[in-house]
Amino acid sequence: MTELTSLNAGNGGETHQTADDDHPVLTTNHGTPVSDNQNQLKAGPRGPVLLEDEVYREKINHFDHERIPERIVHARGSAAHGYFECTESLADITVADLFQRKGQRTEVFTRFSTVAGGAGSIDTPRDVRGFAVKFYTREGNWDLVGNNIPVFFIQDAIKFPDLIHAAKMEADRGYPQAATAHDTFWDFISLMPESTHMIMWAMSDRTLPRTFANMEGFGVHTFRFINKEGKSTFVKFHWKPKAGLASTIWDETVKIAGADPDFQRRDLFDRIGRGDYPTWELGVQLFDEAFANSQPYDVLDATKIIPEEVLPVKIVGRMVLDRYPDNYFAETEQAAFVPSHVVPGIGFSNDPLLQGRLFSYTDTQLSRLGSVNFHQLPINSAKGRAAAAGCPFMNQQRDGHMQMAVPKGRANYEPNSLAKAGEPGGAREDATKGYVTFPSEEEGQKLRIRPESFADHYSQARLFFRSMDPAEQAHIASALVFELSKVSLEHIRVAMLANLRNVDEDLATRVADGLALDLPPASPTAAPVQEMAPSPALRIIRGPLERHTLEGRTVGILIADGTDAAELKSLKKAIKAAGGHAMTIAPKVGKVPLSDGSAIAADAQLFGQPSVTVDACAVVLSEKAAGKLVKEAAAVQWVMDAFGHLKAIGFNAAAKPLLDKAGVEADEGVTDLGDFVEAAKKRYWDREPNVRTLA
Ligand code: HDE
Repeated sequence: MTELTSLNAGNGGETHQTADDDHPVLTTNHGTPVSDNQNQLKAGPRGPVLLEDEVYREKINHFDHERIPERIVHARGSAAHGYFECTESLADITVADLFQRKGQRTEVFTRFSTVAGGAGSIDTPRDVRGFAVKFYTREGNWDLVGNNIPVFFIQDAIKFPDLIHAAKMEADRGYPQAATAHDTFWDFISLMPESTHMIMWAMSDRTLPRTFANMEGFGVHTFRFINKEGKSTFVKFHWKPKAGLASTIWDETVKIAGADPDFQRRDLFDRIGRGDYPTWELGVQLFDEAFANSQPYDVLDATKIIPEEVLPVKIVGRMVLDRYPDNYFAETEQAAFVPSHVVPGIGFSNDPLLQGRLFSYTDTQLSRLGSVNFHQLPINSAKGRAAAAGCPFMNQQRDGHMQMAVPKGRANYEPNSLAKAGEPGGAREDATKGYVTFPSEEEGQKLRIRPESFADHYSQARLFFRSMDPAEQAHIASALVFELSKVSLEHIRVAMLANLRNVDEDLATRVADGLALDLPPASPTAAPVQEMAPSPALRIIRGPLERHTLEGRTVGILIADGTDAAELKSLKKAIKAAGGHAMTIAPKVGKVPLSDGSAIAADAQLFGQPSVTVDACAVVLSEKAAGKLVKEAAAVQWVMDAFGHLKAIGFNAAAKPLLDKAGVEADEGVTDLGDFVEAAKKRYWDREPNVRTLA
């Protein structure tokens, strides 16, 4: 470490760190060594600053231009590096290199995001999450730019600017930030019945994921796989989290936003740091035209799912995120995901939402990253090919802003015959290895029209709602009441109720009751609403991906002066043995004296680590400390929230007064320390009706 030293007396007393064996000499961007990084160049000690000070001007000039435009949507994001491993070859279905060999690994960079908020907004609004994966395959980069919800609000990309304008902060007042609970969003939605299915998902717990590692991901659209024979198979992509699906309670979500706006970003960083690598299985739903034509909806319509019960998801690989970016800006911010970037063996369907996206993403990178050379940024560069072919990209494209490469020779055009003269002739097309578009038969009149097969806007919304666990149905109804209560124009609430009647009468009645409004007549439907078989696979609560486990989860242990050392030690050991992460939380962080005369530093301080930030809560106190903490609102709230958020609470006998003060009632999830670790593996949904009124 360089010591902070005062350069010399009489120099204003400022401090300097100087270069030494461990610290190279500081230079300007043009390589000139810098002698003083603390003072501008002045005419005399108290004199004016001189314009010729290049060291200062360059530094501030660079600083003034540090930001680039944030993403129009999905501005707030967090990402990690990792790998995809093929666990089952798809060689008979696609020539895509990454799916050829079992065990083959492909580097990935995956970015998670919220949609509506700006780059500096909170991690936990009620919002859809982006789930974008860049595969650096040996045949170029493939960007699978999906969401954590398998359907979308609109059927045609031309409505996207309207949807986003309506969802983001209102144009005149500049709020609300990162929230859909306002007039313009619900105005648009109420007039756009095709959004109803997505609204069911958006109002469900899916938009309140506990962490990124607890989300599913979906490619949303129907894509194509193309094999050696040129045969096409339709495919839908699914990411299944190994950590299981888990969400937060709305009240908890709101409190997390206050306690830690970076909650999910921090979790990603911490998880990777402690080796709990977020992991997903990649699954595919594969089908042909005949299957597509036999379904009671159109597979080109992005407001529809193919229920897993109808067409099972086949697991073909896994993704492990094991490295946090070294630099947020260079990697996460400059990453450019472009759905039109596919590799041989992967193609598009005619989904009009997907087709519209194929234009938008390259276009937006041009204004965000400012140059047609954005593919040369290290995070975007096709490194897979670099390893395989010695060069990431080979073509005759040249120049442009921020050209980083120095192409040699004269072959900046093709065809050329320069090789005949012994000069490099450059790259050439290859009909066998090159990307071939699936030659689908297309014909018809040029029309601005939505096909009749897209007209059914309610059947799958009903399917979703009726597939939910009763606790989830109550959350959906309550979320609708919450959001629509924030709508100030009554006709919008009424229009929404009219739409909801087409989804489910019980849902519409509960929401109307929560708003204290009469039910209006149902809105007209463009197609009859069909009764579809429920899909339990869509549930989080008591669904197939709800995991009762401590693996990767954090248990908060509230301790204070005099906590029993042996009890604490054995609790921490048991949490670790179950794969969990124990976090001690105390009124003072630096040193907590324990019962046996030893002392430990707590991991976090009580006021800064409310129980919303952990998955289960233990309270291990001395009688004396419990007596003090019953008069400490943060401690009472810590326990009260744990109970209200349906978490397991373990406690030693001396801590009981604190639980009593917090209003904790005995139930299955409130245990002594001996039973706690087992109890801590889940939430207690049956407790919910005892702690809050849901719609
Ligand atoms: Fe995007 N979307 N989107 N989107 N989207 C962008 O591209 C767009 C849609 C998604 O982590 C933008 O680089 C249109 C569906 C993700 O960097 C922009 C339409 C799905 C991300 C854009 C859609 C997505 C974006 C903004 C209507 C799920 C973040 C910045 C057809 C399948 C990627 C950027 C990242 C980002 C356009 C709809 C997912 C403006 C026109 C459907 C995960 O190009």
